[in-house]
Amino acid sequence: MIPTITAFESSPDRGQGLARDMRVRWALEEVDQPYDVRLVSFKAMKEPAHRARHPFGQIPTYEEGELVLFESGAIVLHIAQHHAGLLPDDAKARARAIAWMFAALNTVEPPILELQTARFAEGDKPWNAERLPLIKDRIRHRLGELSTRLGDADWLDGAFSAGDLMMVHTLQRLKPSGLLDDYPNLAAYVARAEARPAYQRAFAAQLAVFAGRQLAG
Ligand code: GTB
Repeated sequence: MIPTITAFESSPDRGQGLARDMRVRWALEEVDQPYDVRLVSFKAMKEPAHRARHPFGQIPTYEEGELVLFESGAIVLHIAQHHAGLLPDDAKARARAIAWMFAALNTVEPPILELQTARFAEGDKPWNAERLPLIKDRIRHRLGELSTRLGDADWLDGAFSAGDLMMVHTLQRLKPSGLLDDYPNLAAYVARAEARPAYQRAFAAQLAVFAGRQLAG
């Protein structure tokens, strides 16, 4: 069965792969699962038809027959659990890969999202100049710990897994800040993941949405 995912009709990042449908596209490409995409506008996202799929009126969602999922982490985990290629067979290694997915979403991503909020939604607040360095320090703290753990390994725990996929997509959001550049092994880790053919296919597919809208416009 071909699943259907949702993505921004007009992504604010101009197709640079930062929106979270990229995680789902990448996972589907890694396991060689074709998929359909339903593009949704910001308005349609908040309407009942989409809210029935996603209670918070966001993307991405995932439909496979009667199964409807939201939350990129849950969707990628579902894909990884039902196809070979994103989780190890060994039960303990599998549990550790899932732990890395949670680490990406619950430990590494929150301060990165705080930085986005501080930059784009709170930039005009009088306390913003004081808050930004605090958030950046929190991010550096986590990056230092992650960098130490990764060391000179290619991936976080053995072969590439859904844990790496979620971690890399989370770290990519930091690129414009330059913070990643202070951790050469993390920058190389992200570049290594971006060189994967599955990543390249997923990136090209979501960029094509933006390019198509440019042509149409
Ligand atoms: N926890 C959810 C998940 O992981 O699936 C979060 C989903 C989410 O934040 N979705 C965003 C959304 O639908 C798109 S990905 N926003 C619309 C809304 O809330 O009304 C977040 C995102 C958006 C834009 C960029 N960008 O332009 O760089 C990057 C990431």
